[in-house]
Amino acid sequence: MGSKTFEGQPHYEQANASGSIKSMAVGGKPRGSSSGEDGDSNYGEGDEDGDGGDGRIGVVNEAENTSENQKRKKQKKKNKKNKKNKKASTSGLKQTSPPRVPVADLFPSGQYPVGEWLGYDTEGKDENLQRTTGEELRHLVRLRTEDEGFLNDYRKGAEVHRQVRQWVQQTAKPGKTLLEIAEGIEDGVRSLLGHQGLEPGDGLKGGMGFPTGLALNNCAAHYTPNPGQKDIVLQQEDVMKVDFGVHINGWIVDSAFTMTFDPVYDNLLAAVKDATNTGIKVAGIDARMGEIGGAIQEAMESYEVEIKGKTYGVKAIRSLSGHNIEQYKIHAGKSVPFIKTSDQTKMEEGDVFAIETFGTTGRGHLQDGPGVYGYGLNHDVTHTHLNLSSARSLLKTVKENFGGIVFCRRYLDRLGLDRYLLGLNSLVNHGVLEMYPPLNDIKGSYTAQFEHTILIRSAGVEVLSRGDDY
Ligand SMILES: [Co+2]
Repeated sequence: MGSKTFEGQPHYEQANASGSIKSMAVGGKPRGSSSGEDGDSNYGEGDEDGDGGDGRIGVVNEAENTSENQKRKKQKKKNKKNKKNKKASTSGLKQTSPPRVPVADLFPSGQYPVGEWLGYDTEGKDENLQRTTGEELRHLVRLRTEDEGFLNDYRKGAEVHRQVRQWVQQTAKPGKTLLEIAEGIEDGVRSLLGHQGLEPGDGLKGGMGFPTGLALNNCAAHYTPNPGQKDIVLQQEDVMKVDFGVHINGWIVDSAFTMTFDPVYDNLLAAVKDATNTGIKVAGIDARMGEIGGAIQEAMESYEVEIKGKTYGVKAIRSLSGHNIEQYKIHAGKSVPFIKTSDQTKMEEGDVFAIETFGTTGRGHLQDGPGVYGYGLNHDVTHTHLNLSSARSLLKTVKENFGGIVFCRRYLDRLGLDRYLLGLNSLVNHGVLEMYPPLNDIKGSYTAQFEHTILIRSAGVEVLSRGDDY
């Protein structure tokens, strides 16, 4: 889920950055290969050989694709020592399609796969690199980020995300409705977590991290089907951002990818995938927001894409940013822009970040679209007097089922609630609930997104949601 950039916030873009950088790209080819330093990872890059043609997200039938097999073999060799670890913890059971087997049954040892591990390159650097946070605070975050229970729960959420998205990649095809896809994701996540979230309190233990985002084409983010709405059928020419979250005890795995069914968009997707991986590579203790943004922008805007005979330089979207995550709080205050800014805020040990980027063939400035994506408790408002009894009872329901987790109207419907709109609007008007609208670039443009959740640990960065797919 993207964090909206504060409108009044000035951006200090590099003069002529897009022009000069873009000119370095010829025919939409990236300047360098899109990845590399994953020597110690469980989840290597799917397209590390830089084949732009494989920029599309999709599940490859290994038996039928020998080059894919060779690639996998190469990957396997690299990951040998970690793969062993992973295998040891799996049971003989297999995930079903649609996914319904709780991951707890698939991993009877209770240990979930470690994400991609990116150790810090400390050579020649200040040995006090990790001494950013005060000793006392550092001790407190250690308790959390080096705590096996916390880590294992977070890795479990990531495993649920990987298994559910694999089903999406295999089954979301033109002709399906967005409602079918969204409900399929949500049924999958809840089943794999073993929390249907229908009893008060159950949804706080585990569930969706926010409303399933299925934004098409010029809609970059924050679209989910609403009850009573006309079905939207996925089309062959659509560019669909699939953005969903999995939370366990309020700790959200926020990860997203883009699906297309026409290779014409391959370079757009490759640009955004590269940009997100670049952001991940430069993330770490002491990394500054504005500089990470600069690296992201440089990667993103080195690509071109040709659609219907017209060539576009891929542009980084200005209106959204990556964000840090706290318990039951998807946007906790730090923002990772997709462009160079002067923001000197640092990443610190213990931070959880959603590193996401969006690229577009449009303007890069988003406008609020019609309708509503979701609602979430305003974390700044602690006490409000509410006259309307329906507003009071709805607030109680929200607190019992979602806490600070952003929800959509479909999530209220499945709890058996009806005629809640008056109460809902009252809570929005009192500032108790924040409302999130869809975010659109100009008509006719195409936008893409890739996102991972990472953990800033003392010795390196763990890319929790990394998979073989992206
Ligand atoms: Co996000």
